[in-house]
Amino acid sequence: MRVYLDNNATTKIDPLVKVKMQPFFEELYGNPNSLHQYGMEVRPALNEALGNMYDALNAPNEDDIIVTSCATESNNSVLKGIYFEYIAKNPDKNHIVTTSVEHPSISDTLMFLKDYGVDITFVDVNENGGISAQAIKDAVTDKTVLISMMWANNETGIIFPVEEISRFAKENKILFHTDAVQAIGKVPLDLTKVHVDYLTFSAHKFHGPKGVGGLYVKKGKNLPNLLHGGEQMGGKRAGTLNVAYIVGMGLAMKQAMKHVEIMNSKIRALRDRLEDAISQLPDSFVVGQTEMRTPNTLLVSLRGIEGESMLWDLNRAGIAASTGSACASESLHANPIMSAIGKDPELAHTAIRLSLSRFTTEDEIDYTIDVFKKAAKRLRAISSTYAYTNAVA
Ligand code: 7TS
Repeated sequence: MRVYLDNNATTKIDPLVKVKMQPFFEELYGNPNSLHQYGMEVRPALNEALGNMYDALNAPNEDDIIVTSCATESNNSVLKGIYFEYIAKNPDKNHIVTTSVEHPSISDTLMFLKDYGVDITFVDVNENGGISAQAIKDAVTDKTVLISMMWANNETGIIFPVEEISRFAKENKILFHTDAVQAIGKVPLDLTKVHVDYLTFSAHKFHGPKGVGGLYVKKGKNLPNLLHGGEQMGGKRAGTLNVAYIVGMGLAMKQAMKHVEIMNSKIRALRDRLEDAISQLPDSFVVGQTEMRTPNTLLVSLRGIEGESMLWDLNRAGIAASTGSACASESLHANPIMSAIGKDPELAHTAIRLSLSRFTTEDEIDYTIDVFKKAAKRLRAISSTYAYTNAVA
């Protein structure tokens, strides 16, 4: 059996999305900026796709959605754009507040901007892996121009206090950006209720194609164009539009929001079943209470079992999981969240992330529970022999 439980890294494409995209590789291949029939005939599908995205966010279409190549580009664009538009023009307001557990496309970009005079406060997670709204508010100074805080964390699934911070930012005339990559399709989103100025998303995290993402920009919170050379995307990002992928992202986003209920009932129940079984194993530690988390994610540590060893045992049995974000998996580092919440170093090396999708089945979870328990037993036996051998030596 093959079981894919690494849906926070990427997801399979929804078959409906694939079908919807197909004609745009074949007969409907015109450039939408061309004035002939080939160009004109693809425009309705583009408009429909963008309409789906506005609806999914419940955002008025006088706001802007800039289609990008991925969330990494969206996050780079918003931070560098704010630097050019606000900080470079008014260096007195050069302070950005963020969390210590953002994706590297936020944290590395901010470290890059530091060299250009941007002052950054990284707010740490608390002992549960959450972010305290008060800690974010306390980090703000009269120089703060932006708060950037992810909606849900990719490693733990823990949902951050976006609604409260968005209200606080608005009241204090501070820009607010949220990386909602791990929230789309998992939590209800309504931008008429949550006052974000900028929001990042990525199609391949919600059963759309890879290589396409978006940046929502609230009306009046303009960003400069960082890719010059054409009038595409209303002059906000030059380059010929990838019609097939944009069409795919539009439908994928619509489908993702349609399935939020299912994610929070059926898939949440499957995740809880997996979690209950793993938590019963001796010396296991799950990060964050279930109700704090997105319905599909579980980050667990099993003392005495290296995360990589468990990963390989699972992999041999056809189960895909991860030790954390794929963005850091080349370096066999300690899991950054486990380190951030201040658990002892061993737990950071024993973390396993399991992330489900709306396509995950009951049989797959039952199989995973079975394999996981056997692997834990096997690896514990090896590690105690190892500990004994070391002690004798
Ligand atoms: N932001 C968050 C919160 C993410 O989880 C990721 C990918 C990105 C941005 C980057 O997205 P992309 O569209 O540029 O690929 N996160 C992960 C992960 O958790 N495991 O692998 C990739």
